[in-house]
Amino acid sequence: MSAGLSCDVLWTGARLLPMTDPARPDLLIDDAVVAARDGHILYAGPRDGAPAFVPARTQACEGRLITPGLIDCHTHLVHGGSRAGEFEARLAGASYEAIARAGGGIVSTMRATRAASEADLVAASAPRLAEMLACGVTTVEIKSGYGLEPAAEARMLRAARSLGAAMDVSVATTFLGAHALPPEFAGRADAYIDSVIAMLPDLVGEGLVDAVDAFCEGIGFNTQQVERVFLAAQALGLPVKLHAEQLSNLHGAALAARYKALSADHLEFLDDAGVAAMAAAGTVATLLPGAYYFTRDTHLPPIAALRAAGVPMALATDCNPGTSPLTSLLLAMNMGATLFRLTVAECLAGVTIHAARALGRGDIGALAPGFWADMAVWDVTQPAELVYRIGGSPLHARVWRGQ
Ligand code: DI6
Ligand code: FE
Repeated sequence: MSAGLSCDVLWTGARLLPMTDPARPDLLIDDAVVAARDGHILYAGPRDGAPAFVPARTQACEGRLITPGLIDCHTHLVHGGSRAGEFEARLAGASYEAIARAGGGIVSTMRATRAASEADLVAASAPRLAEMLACGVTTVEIKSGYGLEPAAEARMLRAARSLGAAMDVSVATTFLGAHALPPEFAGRADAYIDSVIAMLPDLVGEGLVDAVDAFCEGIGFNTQQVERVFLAAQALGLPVKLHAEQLSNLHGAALAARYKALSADHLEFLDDAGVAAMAAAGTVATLLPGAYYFTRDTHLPPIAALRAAGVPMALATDCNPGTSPLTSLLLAMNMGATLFRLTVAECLAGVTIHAARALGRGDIGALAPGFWADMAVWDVTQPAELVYRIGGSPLHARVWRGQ
C-alpha cells in the first residue's frame, strides 16, 4: 500500500501563477504541482515540500504556465442581431450617442432580442461563448438588458443559464433591466423604472439573478432612478453593480459605493471623490478597454488614482454588439496594458482574483486549497506572453472544476 493523499488529477512540472495574494499578483512558482479532488484544489504550490499524492491521473505540464481559469466579469454576451451596419455608420462619422438618440444603438439590439426565442438566443450566443472559452475563460458573467420587458428579460437570463448548463463554464447572471429606455416608455423613464423594479421578484424567484446592474448615464438613467433600482435589489438581498462614468460624470460610482456595490464599471470620467468612495467601500473598478478602443474614446479612466487608492481593478471584455464586440479576454488584457498602461501583473489579477471579487466570489480566481479547480494551462513560460500577444490564444488546456 502506498502512503499519500489520494487525488483525482495531479499536474506536475508546471510554472504556477497562483494569485493567492492580491498584493503579489506577480508571484510565480517554478516547478510546481497542483492536485485536485472532487473538482477542488487540494494543493497548489512548489513540488518541494508538497505532500505525497496518489493520483488517479497525472498530467505532465513540461514547464507550461498554469494560471487560475480566466473570469470575464462584465459581458452582454446573450443578445439577438448584429450591429455591423451601425459600425459602418460610425466609421462614416455618426456618434454612438447620436445613433442611440435616433432609435438605433441599444434599442436596435432590443428589437432583435425581443424577436428571438430562448433557443435562438442560445444558438446566437454559443459561438461567442466558445470563443471566450478558447481564451481560457472558466467563469463568465452575462447580463440581461436587451429585452427591456419582463418576458424578454427572462428569456435572456434563461438563455444565459442554459449556456452554463450546456458548456463547461460557470455563468453568473446579472439583471440589467435599467439598461435603456424602451420606446414604449419614451418620456416616461420613472414609469419604466417602476416596471424594472416590478420584474425583479419573479426573476429572482426563478433563480435567474445573481446581481443587479444599471446604466447610469445621460443616455441611460439618472442617479435617483438607479438608486430606486438599488433599493429594490437590496430589499431582495441581491448585490449591485453599476455602469458608471463611461461618457460623463454623474457621480454614479459614489452612489454604487454607498450601496456597497461589488463593482463600478467603465469609469472613464470617474473623479477623485468617486475613487475615494470606491476605496472606502471596497468596490472593484472594472475596466473595459474594449469599449474604450471600439468607441475611439480618448478620455482615460483615472488608473493612477485607482492604483494609489488601492482600489482593486478588474478587466473584462464588455462583450456587446454596440461598443465592444470583443470575446477575447487575452486581447482585453493587451488593451489594458497598451491603452490603460496597466502592468502585466495588474492585467492578470484583473481577469482572475479581482474579477472574482467583482462577482462576489471567494472560491474562484486563485489556486489555493478549497478553491474550485478552474485553471488554464498555457503554452507559454512567462506570464507577460499572455498580455503581449495580439490575436490567437496559446491555451494548451482548460480545466473547469477539475475536468
Ligand atoms: N455600456 C456599454 O458600453 C454597453 N452598455 C452599456 O451600458 C453598450 C451596449 C450597446 O450599445 O448595445
Ligand atoms: Fe457593459
